[in-house]
Amino acid sequence: MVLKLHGAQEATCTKRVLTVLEELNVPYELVVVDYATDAHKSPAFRAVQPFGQFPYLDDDGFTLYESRAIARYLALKYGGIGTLIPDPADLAKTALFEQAASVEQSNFDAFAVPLAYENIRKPRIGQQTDKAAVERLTAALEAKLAVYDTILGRSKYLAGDELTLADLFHLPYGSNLAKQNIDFLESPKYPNVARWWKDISGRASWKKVNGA
Ligand SMILES: N[C@@H](CCC(=O)N[C@@H](CS)C(=O)NCC(=O)O)C(=O)O
Repeated sequence: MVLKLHGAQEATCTKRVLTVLEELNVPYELVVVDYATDAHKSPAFRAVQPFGQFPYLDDDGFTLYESRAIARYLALKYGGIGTLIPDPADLAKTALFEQAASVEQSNFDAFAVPLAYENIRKPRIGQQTDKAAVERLTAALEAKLAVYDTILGRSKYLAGDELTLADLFHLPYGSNLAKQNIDFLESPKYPNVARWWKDISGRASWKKVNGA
C-alpha cells in the first residue's frame, strides 16, 4: 500500500516530511487534514496523533507522528544506507548527526517558531504582535546563526560534508524568515550560512514542496 501522509501541503511540519519523501523518491499520498474544521482534534484523529496535530504517517497500518521522527524512519527504511541519515552502525557519524539535529531544535526552531507565531500567525488570527518579543527572538536567533556561520565554515553541512536530515529540517521555518523580512540566512554578514542556505533551499525537493 502506498504511504499515506496525513497533513496539509502548506503546513510547515508537513512540508518537512514531504521534502524528505521527495528527496527519497518514495511514492506517497497526501491525505489532506481539514484543519479549518478542526478535523485534527477529533477522537478518531487523536487516536493516532494524541496531541491533535499534524502530520502523521501511515505506512501500511504502521502509524507515526512527529515530523522529525517520521523523517528518520523514512530515511532509514527507504533511503538506503547512509542517505540523509548515517548508517546506525557508524556510532561517531550517528552521534554527529544527532548533535546537528539537536542544534536545529535547540538553536533554530526554538526561536524561528515563536517568531513565525508573532509575525505571521498572530496577524492572521487578529491578535497583536508582541514587538518586544520579536526583538528579543530576532536578536537571539541572529546570535545562534553567527555560531552556525562558524560551524559551516568548517564543514559543508551541519553534521559534516554530507547533506543530512539535520540540514533539511531547517527548510520550512527557514523559508518563513524571508516572509518576515529577517535576512540572516541570506546575508553577506554570514557567508557560510548564506552558502549553505542557498544550497539546501535550492534543492529540487524543497522547490517542489514549497511550490517554487
Ligand atoms: N512537533 C510536531 C509539531 C506539529 C505541529 O505543530 N503541527 C501544526 C501544523 S504545522 C499543527 O498541527 N497545528 C494545529 C494545532 O496545533 O492545533 C511535529 O514536528 O510534527
